[in-house]
This record gives sequence, structure tokens and C-alpha cells, in this order.
Amino acid sequence: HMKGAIFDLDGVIVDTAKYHFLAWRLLAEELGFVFTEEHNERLKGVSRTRSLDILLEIGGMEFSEAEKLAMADKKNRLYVEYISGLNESALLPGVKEYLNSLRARGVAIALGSASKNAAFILDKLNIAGLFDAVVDGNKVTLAKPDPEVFQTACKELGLQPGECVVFEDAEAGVAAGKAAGMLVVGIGKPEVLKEADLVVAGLHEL
Ligand code: B16
Ligand code: MG
Repeated sequence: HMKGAIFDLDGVIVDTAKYHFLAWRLLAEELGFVFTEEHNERLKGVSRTRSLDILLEIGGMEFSEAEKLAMADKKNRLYVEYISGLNESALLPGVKEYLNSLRARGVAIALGSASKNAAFILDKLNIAGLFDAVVDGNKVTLAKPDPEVFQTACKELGLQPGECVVFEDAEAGVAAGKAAGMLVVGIGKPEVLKEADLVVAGLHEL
């Protein structure tokens, strides 16, 4: 019996991956190498600093911590510029309907995202008011597949792990949900999200 639902943001509620991609690609271009959409798959669900490390590994480049901090900042400024135009129309199919149906059934709702821009995005999408708790990259230190983000969300809802269901599109996120002892609904392809308890193409299917 589900008492709490914990949602990942990028890939579940909104497709911000394309904007992350545009910003990272521009940074790679400035550094003199090509960053493809296939490369970008490796950054999904991964924190900003870890994403930069992967990007630089792909480009075969090394920088100091200070230089990397400046690059991550620059990427984020570009990204925030891209997403500043987001509105309700960017919500993935069925999101609003599903969140409202959960609320009507008395299920508590939380966000469990790696993004430090999560609150800004929820606000732009006009759905911030539907969440009882928002746990994002500003609140947790350990990245998925570590279960910290979902454990914190569950605690903030005042629930036990066994009472929560996680909705995730990334392999690392599914692993994090399972490690937290929660049921996990994968959003995407069953052949990719093998560890999930159930896989659907999107929230519109629920
Ligand atoms: P930011 P999620 C993740 O969101 C994205 O999938 C990932 O590509 C991004 O690097 C990460 O957030 C950090 O985002 O730079 O905005 O802090 O899937 O965990 O909702
Ligand atoms: Mg995601």
C-alpha cells in the first residue's frame, strides 16, 4: 500500500536532459572536442560535478579543481538561461493528472532529484504546490546510486521506506531506490531499467 510517492525530476516530470546536453555540448566545443547525444546518456541522473568529470574524460582533458569549478558554473549559467523559458507545456504527458490523482487518494508526494535547480524548475512548471517535500542536489551530498536522496525524501514525508514508491528514469536512480528498500517504477525501457519492479513509458500509463 503506497503512502508516499517520490519522483525524480529530469526524465520523469520534464525532459530537461536536452538543455543539459546543449549546455555541455557548448562547453565541449569551446574546449575543442565533440560531445554527442550518445555521450550525454552517461550524464543522466548524475550530479553536475560528476557530469563534468565524465565530459572531460570523454575529451581526454584534465584541469585543476578551481578551473573545473569555473567550468561547472559556466555550464550552469547556460543551462539556467535555456530553462528560464520553461512553462507548464513542458510537463511530460500525464504528470499533472497523476500527481493530482495521488493527492486525491491521500498519497504524500516528494521530489528526489540530483539537480540543484529543482525548485526553480518546479516553479516554472507551476507544480511546486503539489509537493509535500522537495529533496534535491542542495540537500544531499551522496549521488545516486546512493539511496540518500530517497531516504531523505521518505523521512521528510514522515514515512518508512516500505511505504514509498520511487519513480525513476535513470539506471543509477532505480538502483538508488532499490538500495533504499523501496518499490521502484522505472520510466523508460524495460531492457535498460532491469532492476525496476515495474517499467512504464511514462506517467500517462499509470
Ligand atoms: P544541476 P535528476 C539530474 O536530474 C540530471 O538528470 C542530470 O543530468 C544533472 O546533471 C543533475 O540533475 C544535476 O543538475 O546541474 O541542475 O544541479 O534526473 O536527478 O532529476
Ligand atoms: Mg532522471
